Amino acid sequence: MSQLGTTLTQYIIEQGRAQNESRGAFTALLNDVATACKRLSNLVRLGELAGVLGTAGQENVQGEQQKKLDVIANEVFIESMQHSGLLAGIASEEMDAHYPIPERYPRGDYLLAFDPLDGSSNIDVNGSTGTIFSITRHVDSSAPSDIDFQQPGSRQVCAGYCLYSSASMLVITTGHGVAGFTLDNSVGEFILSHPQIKVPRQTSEYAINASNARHWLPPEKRYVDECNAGADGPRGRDFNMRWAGSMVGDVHRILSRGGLFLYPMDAKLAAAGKHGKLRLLYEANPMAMLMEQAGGKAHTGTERILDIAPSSLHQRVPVIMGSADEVERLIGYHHEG
Ligand code: AHM
Ligand code: MG
Repeated sequence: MSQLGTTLTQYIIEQGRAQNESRGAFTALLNDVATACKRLSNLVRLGELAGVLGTAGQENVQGEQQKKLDVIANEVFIESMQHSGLLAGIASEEMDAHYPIPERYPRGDYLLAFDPLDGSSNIDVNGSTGTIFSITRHVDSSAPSDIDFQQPGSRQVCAGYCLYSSASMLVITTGHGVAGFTLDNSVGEFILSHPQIKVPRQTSEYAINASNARHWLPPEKRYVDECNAGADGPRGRDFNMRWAGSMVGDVHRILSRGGLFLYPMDAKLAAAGKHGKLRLLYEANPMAMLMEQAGGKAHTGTERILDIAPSSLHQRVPVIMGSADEVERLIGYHHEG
């Protein structure tokens, strides 16, 4: 009976039974996420044939040039998610303030924060991209404000991403481990392909945008210098480096075979008045939950990402995540100063 494969819906229902939880609403919510991801996967696959490449000719709230696909992805997600009666509000990298669920739909108990198309600079070159999402509970029954989204990552009830690459994959956690599903385009379903994703504690691979090397702070400079010294240096072995230009692509590789992902604080970001590049609520937090649920770690260098009390919707944070031993080593370098 197992030849057909387990669908995402079956997996969530079975997981609910195993945890003795009723998962009806949750199953429907994740189904909507999956539908949005399938729609996006299709557009990404068609690329220029769907007329989705190029810039949109406007900037988002972060002052970044929006790509057409950033805007389309945002709309596809909102349209797929707003009607269900399960969400109280939606926050996105591409929207200044959160999107309230229109009054014509019932208001639900969950808040969705998401990055519609992560790795935007990869869109036009047919590189890997993804969607990242984070779900928290809305604590009261009134209409939510931006502040309601500002919950520590440890309160997430579900987090995940969809990777659009040679295969499209949905990788999720509901707080009981991490599972990966591969989109079978012939039946239009995400099928369980990676039931229990675990990040190896040790690794000989790291990921960082090396063009920022001259701006790095001493702990990251020391870490990368020691890796690059390889078998001749203090680490006593050679290291490899990979940088996908898409957090989803890099994190997926690390969840698959280990590694360390770095987008740390540096002098260039500080000079621009930014406390990191990646956004806490819809990039760092969901990826941190996945990483920890897979046995890895996620930190800023001074604190665990999931413990941060957010101060704004689009807050940025330094990110150090991946194989536990390497994250701990770099935290140690931060303590030494
Ligand atoms: P985006 O959400 O606007 O695409 O920005 C986030 C991306 C991450 O996916 C990736 O890790 C990083 O920015 C790449 O930054 P850089 O262009 O400095 O290499
Ligand atoms: Mg992003």
